[in-house]
Amino acid sequence: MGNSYFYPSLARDAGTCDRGQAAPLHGAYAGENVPNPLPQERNNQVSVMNLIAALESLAPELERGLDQALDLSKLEEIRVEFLGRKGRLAQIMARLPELSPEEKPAVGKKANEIKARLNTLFDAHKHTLEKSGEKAYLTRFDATLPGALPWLGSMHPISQVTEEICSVFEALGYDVVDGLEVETDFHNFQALNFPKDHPARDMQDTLYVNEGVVLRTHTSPMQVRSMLARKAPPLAIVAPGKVYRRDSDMTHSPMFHQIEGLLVDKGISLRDLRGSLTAFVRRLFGPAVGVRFRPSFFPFTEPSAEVDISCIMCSGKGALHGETCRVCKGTGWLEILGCGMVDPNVYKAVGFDEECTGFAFGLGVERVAMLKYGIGDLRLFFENNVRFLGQFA
Ligand code: 2NL
Repeated sequence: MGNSYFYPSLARDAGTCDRGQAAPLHGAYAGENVPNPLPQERNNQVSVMNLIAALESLAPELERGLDQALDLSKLEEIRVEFLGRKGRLAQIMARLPELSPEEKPAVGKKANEIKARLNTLFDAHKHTLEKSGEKAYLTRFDATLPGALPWLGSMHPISQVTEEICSVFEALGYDVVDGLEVETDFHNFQALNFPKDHPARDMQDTLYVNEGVVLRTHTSPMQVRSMLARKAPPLAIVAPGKVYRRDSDMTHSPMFHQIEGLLVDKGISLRDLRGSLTAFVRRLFGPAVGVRFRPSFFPFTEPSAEVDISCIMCSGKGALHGETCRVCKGTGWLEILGCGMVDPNVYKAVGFDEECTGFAFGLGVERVAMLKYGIGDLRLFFENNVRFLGQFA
């Protein structure tokens, strides 16, 4: 404990004289110890007088100490020194048993007064320190500085593109449906006219949960479910969502996103397919984009087609700055979706009138997003690097 303050000694070792003997103010102790200022202490006994004197000296000393306490940690040190369990007040109180029973009450009363006084001084100083800390903060605080912006989340680019595509179809009157990712073989393959030995059903290509239960390989099962639930046409729906395939490299992820669409009514023809999908593609990529339909094959449509748009990098020229366009590889075209007239076997599987007609289409969301934003590596969408994702905020 600090010796920077003046301690009135309690004189356990203040002298060897017996009570009643003259105090040798100078003499035996001269030059060795400072003689104790309280003559009563010259014997080894405490007295009421010197305990009260010791108590009374505490408040002015605490005040001197507080003057030097410029922060709360120093203040705590001083509190421990004066008011702590082994502090100076406690040390004085520890001598109380040495007094006679008649002497004790006066000293006890004094001690309580002093304790209250010390606490008052201490609390006042603490309050002052806290106030000045607040003031110092307020003088450093500049209300004119721009605030710290909180981190805001934003929609994943795949979700943004999904919403954009769905809203184009919603504007055309389609309903959006979503649902199960774990599907039955019936909804994922059988109802869609996949023969029992179709290679897509192979364990190499499809992730099986159990026999007859798969992770859906496309969102068509939702369309099958919608037809089963509606029981009869008309019907116009888009089904966005996650799909799964056993595939993983630069351009394939085992989980990716698809949007499929289906429109069924009476008297729907290939012209409706062509007009609807051309309108959709122009909404998404701009009115000037070139659109072409190429024959293709899917088990669930007949006839089937692939839709290409003119390359958005080289505007369909196949070359850029005298070099082969790296996006369309010089062809001037980009494949964007697959489509076709729904195969009558699908209507049979869901109990629709086989006289009804309709078209269906499907597209990969990652592919559209890569083209739209000029992204070369599909895996960027799944790494969740906020420096990448933040660019789509
Ligand atoms: C593609 C091609 C396509 C369909 C999906 C479909 C669904 C039902 C009936 C008939 Cl319920 N067809 N869907 C049709 C043609 C193509 O997707 O390239 N997807 C990424």
